[in-house]
Amino acid sequence: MSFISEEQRIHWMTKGWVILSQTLDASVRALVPSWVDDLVKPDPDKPRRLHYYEEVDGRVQICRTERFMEDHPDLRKLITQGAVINSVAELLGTSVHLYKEKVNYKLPGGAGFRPHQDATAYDQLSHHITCLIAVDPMTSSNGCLELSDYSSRNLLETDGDGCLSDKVATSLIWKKAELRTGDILCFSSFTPHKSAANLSGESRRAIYLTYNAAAEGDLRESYYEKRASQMAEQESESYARISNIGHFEGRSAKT
Ligand SMILES: O=C(O)CCC(=O)C(=O)O
Repeated sequence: MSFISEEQRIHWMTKGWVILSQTLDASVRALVPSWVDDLVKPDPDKPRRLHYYEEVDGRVQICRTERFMEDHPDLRKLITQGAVINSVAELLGTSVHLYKEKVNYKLPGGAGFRPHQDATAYDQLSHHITCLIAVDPMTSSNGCLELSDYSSRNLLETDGDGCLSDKVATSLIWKKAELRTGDILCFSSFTPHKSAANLSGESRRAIYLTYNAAAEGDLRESYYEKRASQMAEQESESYARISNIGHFEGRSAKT
């Protein structure tokens, strides 16, 4: 059984990204928002989740959660079995491992992300695919993802923060990926992307699942061990950086 049509495969090969709007069953699409609601419920039995916060107009609000797969059987199934992982395997042409999972909440006023290629941040891998699953509708007024077509596997010129240099970023043509709840957008680790702040009054949540070719190893546990120790090192600081690169335009904060 194939999860990717010929048209989708060609789009992926030529542009470095593709939208899969019919991949998730209607029943799953309807439940995804409530599964993501579960991740922010405090639960002392789930200490592995890594939460990150931002300050918006003097308030501290959640902006990201990582390492939640073990906590939530439904999300675990969505991430590790069925249409999502099989679609990625078809696009990459090989079986895959999950490298990392995160939710970006982008609540009202939540900040955007500067133009970057993910390959700069996850340099343990030669290539990977990220599947964005829209939890809320993603629109131009709430800071949907914006991509530039890019089918090569090259790193573009960066600035000192690991983001694309202004020269490169302004030379690219950007397309806004407006999505409905449950739509999936797959993009390569080299596909340039960015997003604006959420200027609407509603949340713009998205799940991001990053997979790598199985031949490169099952690296998720070591990735998160490193991430958790980096967060522990920042214990005495007033904020926790949300990434290895400086692409987040918000003010990181702690609760
Ligand atoms: O969620 C967004 O608006 C963009 C996120 C992004 O590019 C990232 O987390 O690397």
